[in-house]
Amino acid sequence: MGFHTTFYLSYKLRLLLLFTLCLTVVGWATSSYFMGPIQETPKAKDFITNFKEAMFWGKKNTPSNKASVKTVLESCPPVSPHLRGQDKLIFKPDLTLEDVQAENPKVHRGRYRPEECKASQRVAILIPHRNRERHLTYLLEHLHPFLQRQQLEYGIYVIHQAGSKKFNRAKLLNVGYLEAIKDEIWDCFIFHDVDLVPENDWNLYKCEAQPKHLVVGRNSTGYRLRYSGYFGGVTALRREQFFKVNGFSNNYWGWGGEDDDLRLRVELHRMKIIRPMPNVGKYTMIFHTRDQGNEVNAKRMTLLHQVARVWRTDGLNSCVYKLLSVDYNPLYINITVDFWSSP
Ligand code: UD2
Ligand code: MN
Repeated sequence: MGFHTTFYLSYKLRLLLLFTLCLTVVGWATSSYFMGPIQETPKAKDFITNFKEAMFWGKKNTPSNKASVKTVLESCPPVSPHLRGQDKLIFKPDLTLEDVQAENPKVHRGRYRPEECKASQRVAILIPHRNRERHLTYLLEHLHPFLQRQQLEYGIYVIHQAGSKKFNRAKLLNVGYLEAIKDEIWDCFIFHDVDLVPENDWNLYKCEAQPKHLVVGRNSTGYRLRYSGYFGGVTALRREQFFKVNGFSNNYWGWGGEDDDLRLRVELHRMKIIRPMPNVGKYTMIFHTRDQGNEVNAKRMTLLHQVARVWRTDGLNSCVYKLLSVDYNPLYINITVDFWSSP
């Protein structure tokens, strides 16, 4: 009996054990069933939030949309809100190129484009140069912020004549044009002496329907136009305008005449030179004496009489040069050339 009872109890115990086991299994299965979705909920919530965020950000900030924001950037206004008018120019004696670089963190490899709007023109500034480093530093210091206040997309090219042969400003500017169009389809070219600093930012470095002469007056001439056909110092021509006249003549070695030659080319093509108002077209020319290697060109009058006859074959299409280097410096693109022969 004792044995039987034991067996009976143990049978009951086994049943109980089995029942408990079943309960545990069912409990475990049920709990995992119910717990599953509960645990998953935050994930689902996250997904919905993320999806909503993705939809929202997708309109503004996703990388693919950044590109389209760029293309739909609104045009800059006709008059920049940053213009200041007449400025008092200061030329600090100890200014260095590094200082200018630090003042212009948004300029890269000589180029800049406004972040807030799409510029109306892409402008290349071409500066003929030899042995005027001090002037170049001052010009860059003033020109970069000046052009940025005008909300222009621009690049500054310094075309440096190597060696000590006669200087040829006009040919250097032809080289500048030919090399710059390899970089970008520039809309407008500004041909710029290294020593002329604009005083008034209403003097827009943009091209118009007609070629533009920007230096109406400068400090050294009492801010008056030197003569009515005067076309020296700083001029602005559209890419097509300059191409149409076959650029500058390549044959002016030394000082003088090349600017009048370009004026004659422009007039031969029935274009009319325009200028800003005298109170706007004002420049300071940094004082200098005549450079060695840029003596007055005695042949300039003879050359000026030939323009109508030779412009087709003397210019951009006959400009041969030895390109020594193209350096993308932080503040400007430096092109160094050598010319084989000068008379
Ligand atoms: C006038 C014109 C200039 C040009 C020149 C005659 C004005 C304001 N400017 O300038 O556009 O027609 O007469 O050729 O009327 N350069 C050097 N290193 C040199 C020599 C010249 O960098 O050794 C460059 C520099 O950019 C300089 C420019 O050529 O500004 C014109 O030479 P300039 O300044 O000696 O002649 P300037 O002032 O009479
Ligand atoms: Mn000068």
